[in-house]
Amino acid sequence: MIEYRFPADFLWGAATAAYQIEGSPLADGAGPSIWHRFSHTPGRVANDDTGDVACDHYHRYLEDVALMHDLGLDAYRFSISWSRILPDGTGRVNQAGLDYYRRLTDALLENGIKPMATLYHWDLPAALDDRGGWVNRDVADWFAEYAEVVFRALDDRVQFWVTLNEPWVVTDGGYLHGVLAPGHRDLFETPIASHNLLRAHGRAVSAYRGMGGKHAIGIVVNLEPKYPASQNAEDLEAVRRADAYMNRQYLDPIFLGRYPEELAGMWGEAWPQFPAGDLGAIRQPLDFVGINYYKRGVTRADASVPVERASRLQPPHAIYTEMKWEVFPQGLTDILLWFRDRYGSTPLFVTENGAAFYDPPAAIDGEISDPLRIHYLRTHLIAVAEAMKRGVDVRGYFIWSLLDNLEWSHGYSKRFGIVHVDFATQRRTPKSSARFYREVIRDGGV
Ligand code: IFM
Repeated sequence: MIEYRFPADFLWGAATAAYQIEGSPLADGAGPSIWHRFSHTPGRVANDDTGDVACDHYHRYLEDVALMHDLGLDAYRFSISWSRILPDGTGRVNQAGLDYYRRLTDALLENGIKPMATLYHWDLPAALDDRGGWVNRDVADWFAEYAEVVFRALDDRVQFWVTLNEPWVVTDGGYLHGVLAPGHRDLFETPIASHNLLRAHGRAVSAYRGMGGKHAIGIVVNLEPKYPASQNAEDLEAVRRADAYMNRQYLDPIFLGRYPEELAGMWGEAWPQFPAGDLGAIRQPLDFVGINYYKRGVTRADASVPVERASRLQPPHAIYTEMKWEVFPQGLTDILLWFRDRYGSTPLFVTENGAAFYDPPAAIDGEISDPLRIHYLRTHLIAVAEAMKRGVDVRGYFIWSLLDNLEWSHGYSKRFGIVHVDFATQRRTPKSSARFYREVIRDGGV
């Protein structure tokens, strides 16, 4: 019985990212990215795993598109590796890199699957990191140059463009805490990197409009509704800081043309005076916003954490994924409503949602049974439907992830896929959650 039916034109998708699945990061003239460098630095990634082979999607993309077709996907969200296109980050264009994404998008279109391409999913060309990376103000020009090359080559096929994936993670993990590439831990660099990500986003959007882009363009942010751990004044203040830092830091400049008022105080002397005019350039009208949702943040004051001075409490009596993330579907309804109430009626996609769980070995009949992931997906789809019932304009949903893949500094130890990948043989086996998703798509509901 279908209790939650989605509109007929709702896009059912799955998402991945270049460094996490492609493998062959230096093939056919590509340059190294910061993730290539980071994962090849001993001790940075669990088990010293790298993206050298990953899911070998670079060679097996046809097999993977066939899997998508079997699932009945309407759309596929993937990312483009900047250093495959511009090996030095700027200047020389590597035609073989563009050709690869042409072949991939052709295969998608031949199978009736709409491409959604993310321009930046964390793999900055290493050559640009050598020039200061996201801390160098010129990065906005570098990004616009790269974006224009890609728009020119692929706008006839790509229907949805995403400028950046999760800029908050890029700076919190890559510049403040050092757990993601490029592995810096620098309070002063972090707000500059965040600001330059926003500037780069704004430049790419205006370049796209300027060249008469035919399709839709937006950004993807990861949001986490923040709830207080108690009603103490300290915890309530901590919620405001955590919310400003994670949820409003990028969206307020884009939609409201200003930074959340809490941020300057939170950074103290590390908060720069940004040039007047930057915020105007960042505030470009968008065709959609993608929201990645995994969990909520039950927040308490915690002076040991830089900037936010807040940390998350792990509520008892909850289900946790292998990432130690609480399963909390209500948070997805709440954050979709929050977005609409704060920023208005921009069309939304849930561009990532999913869970890493321990997958039992395949049964004799080859079945990989993942009931916890099915439960996660079903309850989160219902959460999306609840928000839509209350008027939020959600146009589609993308599972993270199509395939088990390299979960960044966790290496291959966390499996998010609805399709199991045996990394020794590259054999793909759809899990029971893939069958569940196929039925949801076929029935148009849960
Ligand atoms: O694997 C990541 C993805 O690259 C970005 N969003 C969160 C996922 C799970 O951690």
